[in-house]
Amino acid sequence: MANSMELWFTELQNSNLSIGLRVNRTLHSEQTEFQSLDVVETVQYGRMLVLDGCVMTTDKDEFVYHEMLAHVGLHTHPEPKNVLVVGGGDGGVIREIVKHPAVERAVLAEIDGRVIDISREYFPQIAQGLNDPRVDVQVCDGIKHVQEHKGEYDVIYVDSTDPIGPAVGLFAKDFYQAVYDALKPDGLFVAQTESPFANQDLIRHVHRDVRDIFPHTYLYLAHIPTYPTGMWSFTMGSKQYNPLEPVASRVRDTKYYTTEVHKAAFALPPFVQELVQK
Ligand code: AG3
Repeated sequence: MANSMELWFTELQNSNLSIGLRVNRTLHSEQTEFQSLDVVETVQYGRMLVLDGCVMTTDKDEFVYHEMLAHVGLHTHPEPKNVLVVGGGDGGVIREIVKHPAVERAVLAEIDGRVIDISREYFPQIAQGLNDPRVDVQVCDGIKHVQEHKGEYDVIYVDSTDPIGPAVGLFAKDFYQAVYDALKPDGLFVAQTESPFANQDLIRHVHRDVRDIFPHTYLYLAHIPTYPTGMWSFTMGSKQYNPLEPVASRVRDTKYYTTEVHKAAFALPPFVQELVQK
């Protein structure tokens, strides 16, 4: 018998599938007003942020998600000055956004202030961008914020949890309409839209809804080892600019994003293409 106990974190992705990571120790656990929040130290991926039992981000692979959410949109818009992130309280997307010199103001609208506090405490390298003087951190309902700021933003990001619990409204058609209205006449938005293996109906319905509202709708992919199935999708709705013609890279210190990766991310395997066909 082993003389030390092995601790494992398991995310049950559905009733037939889970991902497990061996854990050294639990660093923090609480029930916030909105969700359960845990920070654990894993052996393979470093510290990991968990909300309602779902992996949100880890020290080792967070760069993929945060770079691919932030930089594809910001390299599609020629002059992004005013940017909004709905959700994303860990600060990872904001950290990538403030790498762009054109950005004058980045608002974070996160409903759960505890996610921000805990990220600052346990994930300082992810949360660091929140201290940039251009960043305005607001603990508020992102849906309300979007409804109350018409025609204001160049780029809006939706960095949500899965479409259950506090995030349900962020996958709804009337929210996408409010996002459209909160954008300037040449604005665009990008939302994280889950796995093409695990969430096909969701991707289909999001794409259909966004296409009803925005003149241009796109899906792109990235590889995120700690998310369900490892293959992840992002949906972009754009009023004018075409992400297949990105501007030259404005950022240097990235580990996943390059102009080539940006373009390649829009190449969809047929089984994914089928999800977004008219
Ligand atoms: N937001 C998307 C996480 C979705 C992961 N889903 C899951 N593990 N079931 C991540 C927030 C990072 N800023």
